[in-house]
Amino acid sequence: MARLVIVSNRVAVPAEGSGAVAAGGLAVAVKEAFTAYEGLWFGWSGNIVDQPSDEPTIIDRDRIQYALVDLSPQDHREYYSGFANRALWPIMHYRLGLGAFSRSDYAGYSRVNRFFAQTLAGLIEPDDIIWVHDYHLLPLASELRGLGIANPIGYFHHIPWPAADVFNSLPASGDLLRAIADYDLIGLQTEPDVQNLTRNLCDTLRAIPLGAGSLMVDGRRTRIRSFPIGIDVAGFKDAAEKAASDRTVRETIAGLRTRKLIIGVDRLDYSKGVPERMEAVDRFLASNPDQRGNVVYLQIAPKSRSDVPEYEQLAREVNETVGEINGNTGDPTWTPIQYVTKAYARPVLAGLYRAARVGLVTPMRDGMNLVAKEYVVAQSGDDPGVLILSKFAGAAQQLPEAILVNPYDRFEVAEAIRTALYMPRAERLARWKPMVERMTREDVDWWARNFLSELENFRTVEREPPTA
Ligand code: GDG
Repeated sequence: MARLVIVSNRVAVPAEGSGAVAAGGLAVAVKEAFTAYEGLWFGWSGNIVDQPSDEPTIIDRDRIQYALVDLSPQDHREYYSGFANRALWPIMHYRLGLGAFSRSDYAGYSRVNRFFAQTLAGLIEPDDIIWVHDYHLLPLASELRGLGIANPIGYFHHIPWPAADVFNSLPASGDLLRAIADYDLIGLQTEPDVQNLTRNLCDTLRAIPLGAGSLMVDGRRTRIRSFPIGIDVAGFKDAAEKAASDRTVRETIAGLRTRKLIIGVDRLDYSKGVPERMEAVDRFLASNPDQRGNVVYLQIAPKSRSDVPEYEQLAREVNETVGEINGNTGDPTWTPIQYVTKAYARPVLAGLYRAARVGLVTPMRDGMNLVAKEYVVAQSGDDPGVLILSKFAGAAQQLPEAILVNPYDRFEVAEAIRTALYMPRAERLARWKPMVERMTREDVDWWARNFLSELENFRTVEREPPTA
C-alpha cells in the first residue's frame, strides 16, 4: 500500500484509546484521506519550548503515525502569529489595511518552513506521496526539493487566493509565487481562486499555460485545480438527528418558547463578519418592530488567535456591539442577541443548527465555509430552515439556492432575514433539497479522493515532458 504523508501547521493527535479524531475540519478531512493509505501526519505539536529538538516525537496510533515538532517562542511569534496570521491571512482575505508585514516575521516564516523540511526529509520514503495543507507552509515543497525530495507533492490552500493586485502588495509575494510552483499539484477551493493564482503566475513569472490547468513555470510543470472541500455528511446528519435528546439542545429549544432561532457559528475572526452581522440583525429589528420578542439570534464564536492584536480588538468590538444592541433593543423578558465564546461539542452544534430557522453565514471573505454546509446537512427534511450565505464565501459557488447576500450591505442582510423568516415551507424545501443532495455527493471523502487520485497521477503521466 502506498504511503500518504500529510503535513499541516498543527497536528490533531487523538487521545489514547479514544479511536476518534479531534473534531476540526482538517482533522476530519485527514482521517478521510487516510482511509485508503498507510499514513504519516507531520507538523507542530502545539508546544512552545526554548530549545526545540531536530528529532520529531513519533506517536503511533490507530494505523497513523504522528511526527511532531515543537517551536521556540521566537518561531511561534514570527512564523505563526506574525507572518502567517498578520500578513498572509489578512491579505488572502482582501484586508490590506489589516496586513502587518515585517522582514523579521518573514525570515521566521522561511526559517520554520526550512526546519519543517529538514526534519521531515529524513522520514520520507521513495514511494510516498506528500500532501501539504494551508498558507503556513507555502514554501515547504521548495525547501523539500532543495533537499533532493522528488516525490509527488501536493498543496491544498484552505483560504481564498486573491486577485493579483491584492496578493502582490505583499512584499514577499514574488518569492512565494516562485516557491508555490514547486508543488506538483495546487488545490484551491473555487474556480475564481484558480483564475486568480493562474493569472498571477502567468503575468508575474511568465508561466506558460499547457491546458487542463497545467502550467510550465521556470521549466517546471505544475497543475492548479479547484477541489471544494466537503464535510462528513453521514456523520453530521446522524449527530443532528440524535442531538434532540442532548440536554443543552433541549434546554435551548425550551428556552426559546415560541421564538424563532437565528444561528451564527464562527471562529472569532474578522474575516467572518460577526460585528457586521450583528448590525444587520439590529437593522432587521429596527425595521420590523413586530418581530421584536419573536426572534433570538444565537452567535457561537469560540475565541481564536487571541495573541494577535487584531483579534483582541475584534473581541472588544463584538462585546461592545452585543452590549449596545441588547441594551438598546432588549427588555427584561427578551435578549435579542445571545453571544457565547465557548466551543460546543460537535453533536450539540449539530442539534442547535437543526433547531434554528435561519442559518446566518455572512463572512466578508471565506475560502469555503464549512458552517454553511453543516447547517444545510443538519436540517430536518420535513421542515428545513433557510440558509443566508455571503456571496464572498467559497461555499456560495456550490449553494446557489441559499439566499445569497453582500455582507457589506446591512440593509440587504436585514431584508434577507425577513425573507427567510417568512419563507413558506414549500419554498424552503425547494431550496434545501438540491443543496443537501449536492453536499451529499460532494462530501469530504469525494474531496480527498479527487485530490489524491490527481496527485497519484504525478508518479507517472504528469511527470512526462510535454510534447511539442
Ligand atoms: C478554514 C477556512 C474553510 C466552530 N465553532 C465550533 C466548532 N466550529 C467548527 C465549525 C466548522 C469549523 O469549526 C470552522 O470551519 P470554517 O470552514 O467555517 O472556517 P475556518 O476555521 O476559518 O476554516 C475556511 C476551512 O478552512 C476548510 O477548508 O472552509 O474557509 O477559513 O467545522 O463547525 N466546532 C465545535 N464547537 C464549536 O463551538 N465542535
